Amino acid sequence: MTFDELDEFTVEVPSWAYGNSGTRFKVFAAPGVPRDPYEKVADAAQVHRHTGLAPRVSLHIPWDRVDDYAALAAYAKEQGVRIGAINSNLFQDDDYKLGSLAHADPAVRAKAVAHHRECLDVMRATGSKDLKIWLPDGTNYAGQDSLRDRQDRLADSLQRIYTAMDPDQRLLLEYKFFEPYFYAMDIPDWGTSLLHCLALGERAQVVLDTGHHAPGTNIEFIVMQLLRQDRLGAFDFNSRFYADDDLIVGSADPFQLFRIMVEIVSVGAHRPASRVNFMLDQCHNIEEKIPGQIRSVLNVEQALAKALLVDTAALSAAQRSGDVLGAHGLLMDAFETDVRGPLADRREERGLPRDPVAAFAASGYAATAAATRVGGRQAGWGA
Ligand code: LRH
Ligand code: MN
Ligand code: MN
Repeated sequence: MTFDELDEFTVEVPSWAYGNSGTRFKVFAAPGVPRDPYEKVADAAQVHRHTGLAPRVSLHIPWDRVDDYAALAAYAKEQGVRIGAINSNLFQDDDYKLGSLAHADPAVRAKAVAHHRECLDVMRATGSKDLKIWLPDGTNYAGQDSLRDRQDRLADSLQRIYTAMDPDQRLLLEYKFFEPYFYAMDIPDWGTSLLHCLALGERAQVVLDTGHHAPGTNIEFIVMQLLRQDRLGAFDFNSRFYADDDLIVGSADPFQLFRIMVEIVSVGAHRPASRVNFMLDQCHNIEEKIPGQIRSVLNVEQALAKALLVDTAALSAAQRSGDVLGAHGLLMDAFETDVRGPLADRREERGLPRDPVAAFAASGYAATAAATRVGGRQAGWGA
C-alpha cells in the first residue's frame, strides 16, 4: 500500500473548536481553553504539528476580531500554519431577528452586506482567499413573509458582496435545512445554494456541511452532483446522529465519510488543484479539544486512504457488466481494509509521530495551557 496521493492533502481546522462549548442546556468549562484568537491559532497549530495534515485555521468574525489581522496572520506563520477561510456571522445581532441578507428592510440588508466587506478586508490582511457565508435567515410561520421576495432580496445582497470581492477571492455559500428557523430557511438545500452561485459567477461555490441534511439524505450523491458542475467549494465536516450535532467527523458513520471520499477521489478532487477546501466545523463538548481535532483530521485522512484503495478499473468493469454484487464487493473490500498501520508508517517516514494523539499527550502542552491560561472563553457564543 502506497499513499503518495495523500502527500498534498490537507484539512482546515476551525478556530471555534478550541473554546468551551456545549449545548443550549450547558456549556462545560475545560481547563486551558484559549482566551483570544492568538491562543486559538496556537492550539490549531498543535494539530498540524502532530499530524502534518492541518496547515490552515478558519476564523469566524466577529468571534475572532482583533485590531491587527496582519499581526495575527504573522503569528500563525510563526506557529507553522496560516489563516484559512473567513466565516461571516449573521446570527447574533438583534437587528437580524427577521433576517439579514434577506431582510425586508434595506437598511438591515445594507448592514449585513457591510459586515461582509469587513470580512473581505480581513481576508486581504491575512491572505485568506475564501469568504464563507452561512445564511441563518428564514421564517417560522407560513405567511410570515413572502418566500419569493426573500429570495430576490437575498440574490441582490449576495450580488453586492460578490461585486466587492477581489478577482482571486471566492464566495463559499453554505446551506442548512433547518435552524434557527423552522418553517422555511432561505438557503435550505444545495439546489438553492447552487442557483445563487450560478447567478453570481464562477467564483461562487457551495459549502456542504455534513450535519445540515435530513436523516437518511444521500450526501455522496450531492457531492457527485456539485462536482459535476464544478461548484463544490468546501466541506464543513462533522458527524451527526439527530441534527446538527457537530460531533467528530467519521465517528457516527465512517462508511458515509468513505462513500463521500469515493466520489471525491473518482474525479481527483482530493488534490489541491481542485480547490475543494476540506474544513472541519465541530465542537468538542465533553472530550478534550485538541485531541478531538487530531482524531478528526486523522479520520478524514483514513477515509480518503480507503477511498484511494478502490480498484477503479475492476469496479468500472463490474459496473458496466451489471455485476451488482461484484461492484458492491469491490467497494466494501476497500472500506474494510485496515489502513491504520500503513498510515502510521507513512507518518514515521515523514518525521511525524506514529500516534499523534499520544504524542500530543506526551508534549505537556495541555498541562502548560491549563496552568497559564486562566479564564478561557466560550467558543463563539459569548466570546
Ligand atoms: C451553522 C454552522 C455554520 C456556522 C457554524 C458555527 O450551523 O454550521 O457553518 O458558521 O455552524
Ligand atoms: Mn457549518
Ligand atoms: Mn452547522
